[in-house]
Amino acid sequence: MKTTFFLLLLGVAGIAQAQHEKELKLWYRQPAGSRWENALPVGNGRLGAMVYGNVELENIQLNEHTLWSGSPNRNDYPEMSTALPEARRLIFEGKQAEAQKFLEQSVKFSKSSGQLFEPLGSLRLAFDGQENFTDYRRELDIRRGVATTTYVVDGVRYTREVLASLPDRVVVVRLTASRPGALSFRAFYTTPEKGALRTTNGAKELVIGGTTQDHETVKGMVKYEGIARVRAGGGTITTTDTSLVVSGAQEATIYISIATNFIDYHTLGGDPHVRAEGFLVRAWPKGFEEIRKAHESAFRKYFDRVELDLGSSANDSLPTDERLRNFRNVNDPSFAALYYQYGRYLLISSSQPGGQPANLQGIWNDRLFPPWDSKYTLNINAEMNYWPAEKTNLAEMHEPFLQMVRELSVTGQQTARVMYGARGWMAHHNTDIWRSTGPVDGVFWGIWSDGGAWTSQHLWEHYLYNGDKAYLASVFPVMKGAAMFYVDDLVEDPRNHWRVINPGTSPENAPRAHGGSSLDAGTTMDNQMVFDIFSTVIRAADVLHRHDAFIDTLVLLRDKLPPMHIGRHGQLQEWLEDVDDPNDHHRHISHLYGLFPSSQISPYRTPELYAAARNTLVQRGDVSTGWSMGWKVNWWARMLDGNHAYKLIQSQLSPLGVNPEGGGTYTNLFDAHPPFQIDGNFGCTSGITEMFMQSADGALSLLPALPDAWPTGSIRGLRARGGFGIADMEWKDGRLVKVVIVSGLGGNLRLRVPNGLVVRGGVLKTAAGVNPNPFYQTEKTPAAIVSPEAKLVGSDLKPTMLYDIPTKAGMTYTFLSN
Ligand code: FUC
Repeated sequence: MKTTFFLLLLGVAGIAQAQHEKELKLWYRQPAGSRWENALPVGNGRLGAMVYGNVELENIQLNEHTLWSGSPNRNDYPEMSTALPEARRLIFEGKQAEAQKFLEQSVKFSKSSGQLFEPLGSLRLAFDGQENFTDYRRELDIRRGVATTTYVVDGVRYTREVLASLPDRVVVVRLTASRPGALSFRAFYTTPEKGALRTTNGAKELVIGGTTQDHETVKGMVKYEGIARVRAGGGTITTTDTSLVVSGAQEATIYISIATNFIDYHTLGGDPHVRAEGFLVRAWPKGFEEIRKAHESAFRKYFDRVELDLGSSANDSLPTDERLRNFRNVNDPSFAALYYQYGRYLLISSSQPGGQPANLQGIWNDRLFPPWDSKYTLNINAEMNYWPAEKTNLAEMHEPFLQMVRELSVTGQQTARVMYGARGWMAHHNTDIWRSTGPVDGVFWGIWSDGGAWTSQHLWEHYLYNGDKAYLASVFPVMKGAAMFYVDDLVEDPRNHWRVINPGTSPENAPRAHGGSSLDAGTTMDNQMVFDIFSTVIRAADVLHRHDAFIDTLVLLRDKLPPMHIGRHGQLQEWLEDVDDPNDHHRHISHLYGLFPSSQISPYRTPELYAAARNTLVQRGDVSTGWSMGWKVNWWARMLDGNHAYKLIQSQLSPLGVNPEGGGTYTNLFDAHPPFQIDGNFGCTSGITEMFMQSADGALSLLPALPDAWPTGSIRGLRARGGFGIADMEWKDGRLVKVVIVSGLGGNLRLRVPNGLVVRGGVLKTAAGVNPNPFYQTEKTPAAIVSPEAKLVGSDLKPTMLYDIPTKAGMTYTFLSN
């Protein structure tokens, strides 16, 4: 009896384990074929690889994070400073179209519009006589960071495993056959890189090397080298001039190391050969198992911090492409959980401390001329990549982005000075590995000056989560420099005497009333951005006791910024004038920056603006490009409308083509603008987190936007501002039943929850007044100016309980439903 019970238990545990494993894998019954967006990504922040799982001719497409076109360069236009007064005059007179034409003629964008993130090429593995394979499966285990392909030919099972080792800095490919002598293949490189040299050497290494391309007047000077070495078990290795041939083996391990001469954004001069060889020599003595184990434990150290369980369904056992096809029509909660965790997987894989930040495609690109150069678009995309970092417990992955902001604060000083005659630093709407800060793509898109304000918010947010004052002191000059730019750049609007950015834009959108021009003065996003950077610096100065006359200036100027406006369609105005079109479905809804990621618009503190933001969201519609839908998940979560957020997730998690004129998701679950942009993946992961937990509006709010589709579930390991860790949170039938919170920094824990909670050994105190926790301070949003024609319907907020719990650093607090 005992034994049976034990076995039964084991069986159940086994099933639970299998379930868990299944949920955290992308898997397919067919190879990727020729489509890159079918292949599966692995990465270690320095190296990225796309694994096709093609049987006869395997393709392992390779990237290295510093392999970019060009070389250190600048793209400022000093002509701007001369043209500014006239452009400003025209805009203030309501002649936006003339202003745009005038600037187009005065400031000709002829320099780099940003350089290209380039691919190294592909390692190809050719297998003869494998046309007829059976029992095929390929998968990506996102918990371990390993891609596996397996199939049977002539009764022999072949298996390939590919990983990009986090600790060992190499891509490793492991090939095995179930019968001795059955493994034979030829390995060689292919590449779109022009002038790349491919050779083999006496050490039986496959080498590819070259220099990246010139682009838009900038000379290509990044030298790169990729080296592959094979160890074969039970066979022979021979070489031709450009390939390695493995014959009659049973197993083989390929070590791939890639490096460049890139040192930092203004220095080249490293030796790519010495570097690549260095990584290889260190990894080579280690066998595959040793490398795999070390990689998996390094990967899981990050990945396992968050667990999400939304329940299971019959769909769990289906291949990923079928689940994607079905998702919008069926209830497949664990697919949403898989997609959620995939966002975390992609961040760990594409953004590691010391490396480059995740670019528009993370670290995965096979094209010499990728969409938008695969660089950093600062008017939404690059920031969106990092929205999940802190709250999904991947703060280390935020580091490359924070480092980029520090670097932009150096390069952006010259741009501020020569283009705007301003102190401090600024960045326009794009940057690249050279940290360019000049305008690109033409006046319509390029004249946007919020790059410094927006990216600097990330520096502050990092502090709000970790409370590290030494860190804050180290980034304070960067944030201050970002604010200083606006102090000098703001001009007085002659009509209302507000201080505004002119010329500014609301990214990439233009009201019909402005005759096709995107330029304007005092756009809502610009005002919100300046409000935030001023507030952040004022607050940081307070924390660091750095109050001085400059801070007084910020306080004075902040009061002169235009308040938000609510227009005649009940909308949050995008521009100072009431010119919004309620039928405009533009993908950018930049003025809702104030709702998310900022918290200037709140259901509890600014009900009118909140109602207007809702109208704007409804007017703009749901289906859009991938990243736009990702942003909308966050907005609807902030709207406390879980069902609408879920609807967006359904649209985003639809195969490409389902949403007419909209984005969706590729077979490998990469987000589709289209084309592939990784921002949508990260945006959606952030949005799903915001459905479970928010911590920006004066309280730690749990289950603020739970959709009906996920009535029961649990999430472990999220992080909130003020150093709170949500070690565990469980809900059942829409009710919060258990919460375990670890207080990292102590202080008041103000909890907003959908139902009453009790704590062992005490009664919870209902919250009153302002939250005394310094990490939960909110700024007072100036009252909106409301059009007399606006019909605002107040929002019916679901009742919540608000508690105050004093906490001590390092202590754990458990709450149960009452
Ligand atoms: C902005 C967006 C586009 C695209 C590009 C990378 O220009 O408007 O949709 O995401 O960035």
